[in-house]
Parts: sequence; structure tokens; C-alpha cells
Amino acid sequence: MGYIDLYVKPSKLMLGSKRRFDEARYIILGVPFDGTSTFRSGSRFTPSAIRVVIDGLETYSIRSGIDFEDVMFCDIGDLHESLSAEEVVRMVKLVVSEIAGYGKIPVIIGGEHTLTLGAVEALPEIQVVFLDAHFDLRDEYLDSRLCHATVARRVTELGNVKSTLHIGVRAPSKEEYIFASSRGIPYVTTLDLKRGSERVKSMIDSKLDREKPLYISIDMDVLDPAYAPGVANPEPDGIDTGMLIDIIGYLASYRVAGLDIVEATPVYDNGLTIIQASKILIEAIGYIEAGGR
Ligand SMILES: [Mn+2]
Repeated sequence: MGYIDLYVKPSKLMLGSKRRFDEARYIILGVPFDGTSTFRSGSRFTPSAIRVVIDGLETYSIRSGIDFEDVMFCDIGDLHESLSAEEVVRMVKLVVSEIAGYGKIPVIIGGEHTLTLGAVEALPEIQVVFLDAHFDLRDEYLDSRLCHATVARRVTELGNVKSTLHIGVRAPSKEEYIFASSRGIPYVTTLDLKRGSERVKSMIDSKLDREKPLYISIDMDVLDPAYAPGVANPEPDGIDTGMLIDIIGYLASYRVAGLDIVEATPVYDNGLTIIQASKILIEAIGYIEAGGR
């Protein structure tokens, strides 16, 4: 019996998920956890919400030319629930290790951002890109060292993480700004993104290694609240969906070894955010399948 059998329970299948685990290239895993959300919780409902909403979207992508329904993916269901962030991270790590051990790409639907620590820890030598309005680089937040606001800091401490890059930053705390600057942690702000894509591409190319596997973590609050109002910590002056998908498309030309999409919360949504997250998922997997743009 493996960790998937032990810690994952069946759910409604994404788009009917017709493929078996052994034949799939992408393994979808829901992580319904929002135990450390301090402002607007409810992201634990997002894995189920996306599985419902995605049925209403067209699956063919004019960007990548890939039809998501033709992609070899398998939805294994949702991680067991726990109120302990440590326990969730531990279970995510074991399950993702098993998925990656079979040479498959884990695609994780959160849930809050904390889950990214377990996923990244499970992979061999890796570089990590955070698409996020926030740094999540605090050493501790409200007396907790393991939560959505410290997850990137914990990721930078992992021995298997070769480099990190933050894209879409527009709401750093002073502590995080000083930490990132003093450690030379590279970041691209929302203002940089709005000033042109060529600069951003060359920034990505100068910071990432094409030979090494890449993990992409998409915090839905990287989008402007006009596009994604239903997130745990909305932050104005963000980017639009097309720009985010363009960036993901470029990152997909690297060796993507894992992906997550986190922090959307249906509880504060007008319906739009879950639709955006579903679309981003379709386009991201399409681009990875097509080898980027
Ligand atoms: Mn985040």
C-alpha cells in the first residue's frame, strides 16, 4: 500500500478523468486545507469547486493548440483533511514523492499556499517560481513559522531548492523586502511586468536554469482583484489573466516538474475566481504539454 492509497480519498473526477494513474503524465491532487488562513478562509472548498466549474469551460486552447481533454491526466482525488499545517505538509510530501517517483508531474489544487512546502520538499533538486502578490517570506507570522505567509521562507531553507524567483510581487512587508534584498533573492514586481514582457523574459532566463527541473506555484492573488476577487488576501494593482497565462507559457518552456494553484476561496467569490483558476489550469497544462510558447 502506497501513500496515495493511505492519504488520498476519491472525489468527483475532473472532466470524468478517463485515464488510469499508470498511463497518465499529469496527476491532479486536491489539497482542501486552509487551516492557517488568517483573513478570508475557505480555500479548502476550491478543489471541489474547480472540478464542478471546469466542466463548463471549453477545453481546447487556442494558445497551445492542446485540448485538455486529450491530455493524459489522472485525478486521484483529495488529500485527507487535517487542521495541522505540519501534518498536511507531511502528507503532501509523501504523496508527491510517490507521484514524482513514477516520473509523473504533480498538479496540486489548493487549498492555501502552505501546501507548496510539502510539494517542493518531495522533489529532487529543484528551482521554484512563485507567482504571487506577496513574498510569503516572513520568518514567522502571528506566532507561526509554518503558514501561508512564511511558506516561501521555509522553501528557501530546503536543501534541494537551488533557486527561487518571485514574479508579480506588489505587497512586500518591510522585513520581507530587506530579507529578499540582503539574500539576493530575485523578484519581478507587478510594475516590472506592466513595463514589458521582453524584460521579464530576460529576467526569467537570467535567473533560471534550463537544465534543471522547475516547480511553478501560482497564488491566485497575483491577479488583480478585479479578475480574482475570491482570494484569501486580495491586493489591488495586480496583473490580468492574459498576462499571467503568458508568463506561465514562457515558464513552460523550462523543464516543469510540478505545479500548484492556491489561495482561491469560493466563499468570497462572485463565481469569477474559480472560473479563472480553472482556465489557468487548462492553459498551464496545455503549455507544459506543448513545451511552452
Ligand atoms: Mn502566497
